[in-house]
Amino acid sequence: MAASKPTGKRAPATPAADRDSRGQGDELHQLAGGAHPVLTSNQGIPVADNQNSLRQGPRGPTLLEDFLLREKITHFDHERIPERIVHARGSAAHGFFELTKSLGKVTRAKILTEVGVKTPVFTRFSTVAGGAGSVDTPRDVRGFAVKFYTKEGNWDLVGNNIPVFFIQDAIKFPDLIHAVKMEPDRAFPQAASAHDTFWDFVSLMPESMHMIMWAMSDRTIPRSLRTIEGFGIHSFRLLDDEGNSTFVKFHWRPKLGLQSTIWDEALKLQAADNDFHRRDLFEAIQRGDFPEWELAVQLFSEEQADGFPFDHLDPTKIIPESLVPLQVIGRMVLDRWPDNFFAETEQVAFCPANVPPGIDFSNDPLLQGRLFSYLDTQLIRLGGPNFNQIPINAPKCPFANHQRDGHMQMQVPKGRVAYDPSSLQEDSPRETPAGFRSHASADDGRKGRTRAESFADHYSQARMFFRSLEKPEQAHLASALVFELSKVETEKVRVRTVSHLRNIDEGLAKRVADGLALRTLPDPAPTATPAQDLPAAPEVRVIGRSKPLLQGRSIGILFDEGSDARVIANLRKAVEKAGASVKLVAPKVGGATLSDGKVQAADGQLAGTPSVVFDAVAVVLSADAGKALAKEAAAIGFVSDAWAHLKAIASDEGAQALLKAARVGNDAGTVEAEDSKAFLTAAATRQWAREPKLRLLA
Ligand code: HDE
Repeated sequence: MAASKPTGKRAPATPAADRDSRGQGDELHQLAGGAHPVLTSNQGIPVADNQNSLRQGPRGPTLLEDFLLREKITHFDHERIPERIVHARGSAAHGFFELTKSLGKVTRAKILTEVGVKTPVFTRFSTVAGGAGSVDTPRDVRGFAVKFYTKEGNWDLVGNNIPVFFIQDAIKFPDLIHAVKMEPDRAFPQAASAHDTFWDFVSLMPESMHMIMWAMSDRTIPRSLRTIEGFGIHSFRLLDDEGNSTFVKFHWRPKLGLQSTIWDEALKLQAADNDFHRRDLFEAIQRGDFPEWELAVQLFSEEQADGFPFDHLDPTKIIPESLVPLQVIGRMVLDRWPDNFFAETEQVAFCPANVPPGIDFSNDPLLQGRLFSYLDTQLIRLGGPNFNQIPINAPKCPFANHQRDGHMQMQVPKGRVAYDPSSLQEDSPRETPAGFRSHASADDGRKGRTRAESFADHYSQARMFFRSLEKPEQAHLASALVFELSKVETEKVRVRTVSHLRNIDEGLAKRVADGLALRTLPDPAPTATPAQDLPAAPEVRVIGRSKPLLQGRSIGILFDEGSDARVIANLRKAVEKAGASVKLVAPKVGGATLSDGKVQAADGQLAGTPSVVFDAVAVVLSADAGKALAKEAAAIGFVSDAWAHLKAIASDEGAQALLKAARVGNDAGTVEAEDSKAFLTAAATRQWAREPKLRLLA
């Protein structure tokens, strides 16, 4: 809008600028189209002009009087709240939990005894180390936090995708997190454990070695949030009507099976799509392909626990399934994306202390510390004691007590009674015998900063984990250690880490030492308890943990001018029938004209849609397009990455020039695009047999 020239004269009583500004708003809204409700201030006052602030003359100063400007800017200035100190980057969804098997014999919790009842849940997945705006695919543990809105209050099962933890005592948590987060002087690296302070800390903390094995395994580079397992980690207690206690560990198992990426693929995913996991979860839910997990439990008595060759209160230990098998008791389905990221995913407040009657805590010292931390952090993060009234945090069952007032109080309690006991008001809430009761455990002992002898074995389960893996997984783990330690500048830290590996597996220590070009192996780190050889625990593997499955996977089909319409249509039909999704990729987003003369639009443009975002690819090209794309780096990269990342590749005659340029070989994973059946089989899994041919692993 052109401002009128300064004249030196006083502005007229109704300045022309006022009329102009109304005109501008009208124009903008005409351009935007649609019928819309009236825009108001937060006080409900209708706004006439949302494009211009109140000025003294069209080119004059802005007036403090402009309450609309001040309200809008002030709100904006306060839009950010502190991000979570850990698990800041997360994605969440609504859904339900349905119990399929009652645990009525061991607990009175309704959520675990009422078969068939669907309880609403809100589930948030997260990385640990990175900030809220960091990428989705670094090597990192994933948080797996579920809020069950039960009839008896909220139950938060705040777990991870790894069943053990780095430390045995909560007092070490701030040190661990300070060590893994970006270094305080230089403010990097973001969302990465591959740096000096992390490895310095863990190499001085032998209890972290079992977790280090899991953290360096393929589990920390998951393919999708839909394909991770979840674990409550600690032992909890289940209590029956009489207060008898049974210990329990909780496990989530993904219906689509456990699936991971290849390290090089994870790195390239960071470049291809910062939001890869968030987008994947969003798109799956939007297309009705609802992610699902089984909830399984391990139940055991105090007497059984006394016979374990480890202490189940030590969160650096798993209970092998051979010792206590899993029982599946229910399923969780995530079927609705949040309406608003901030209101729900950002403001949700999980707390392991939220348990309904019938569930109780064990003495795991890490859990005991967590029971304090979450409420405390939420007071600062959400700004006050009434965060439980935010819709995503409020129970969906009735709740009432005598807590009052405070910042952002949303309730308007009636009456004169805000205390208990009372007799003045009939509807004032009172305690019930059916309420929450703690287990009457007979703990006793001397006060002291002690650690149990039974927590002293730091290496046996680390060894069990490594030796239970399949060969390719062992190789990936060794390479991950070499990668991470090669980023560590301080040699003594590298050496110290290898000294721990010698207590875990001599072969692993040698591979890593060799990968780091350490001339001599350091002495093994001193141990309180030398490692024992335990029976293998096959459940820790990724490879072979689940059956090959095409359902839920994503297939990319590369096409261009003249591609065979029939082959593409057949492939698409077969893949979609098997429950996978298809995206068409072409050099131009507008697509190309296929062999049947019809224009086919692309879902993604080649340069911005590399094959790392797919689980398998098909390349369907005319001979001319094949030859042309054999000279295009993005096309060569599309195919050579699919090959290097052990993915199935279907191709037709015209694609061969491109496959040759990408140096694609022949194996069970390379099939003809005509043969959709063979492609369905090949695309349901990674081609592990291919790996030794194309990668020098540590
Ligand atoms: Fe957490 N953790 N944690 N943690 N944690 C938080 O709470 C903490 C631990 C886990 O999606 C914080 O609201 C301590 C183990 C998840 O919002 C904080 C200790 C496990 C999430 C906190 C642990 C977890 C958190 C930060 C050692 C797996 C994200 C923001 C005693 C069983 C939840 C917040 C979400 C978040 C403290 C260890 C899982 C600071 C002190 C072990 C999934 O309260």
